Amino acid sequence: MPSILVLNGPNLNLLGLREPDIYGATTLAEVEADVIAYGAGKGVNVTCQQSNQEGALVDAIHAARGTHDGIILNAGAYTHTSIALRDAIAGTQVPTVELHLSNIHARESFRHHSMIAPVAVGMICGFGAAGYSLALDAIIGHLGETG
Ligand code: CA2
Repeated sequence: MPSILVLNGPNLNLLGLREPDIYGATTLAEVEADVIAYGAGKGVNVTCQQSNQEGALVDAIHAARGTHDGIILNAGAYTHTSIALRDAIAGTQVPTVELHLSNIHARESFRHHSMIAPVAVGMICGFGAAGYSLALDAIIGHLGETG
């Protein structure tokens, strides 16, 4: 059974608890339960992790090599700053779909640039919590194409 890591970065543990106008009212626990159930329906094992620490996210990407077939990564604000996350994805070569709840291109200009985008398979943004299942379909489709 294919295995996918859903990795959420800084402050995403606050989902559903603050700023629902931007990030929605669904909690991270609900998002994770939904994507795990969606994966189960597709015959895919989904593991979820969240950290507020950049190094812990790097470690999780390293650990995914040989453990998971792909990663769905919402790197939060590290998206816009982290060469370390970009290097981890490039270095491990684990296929990664970049995900954002909000449409980062419709927000402040500092959110328009992603360090992750050049090393990701692709990006899904702007669809709120539904983006996680869209991203799962995307990584499944990608893995089907690439074997
Ligand atoms: O839209 C996204 O998913 C983001 O990755 C979310 C990040 C933001 O820095 C990125 O530019 C876009 C922020 C995550 C903060 O999440 C919160 C959730 C609820 C309340 C407060 C913060």
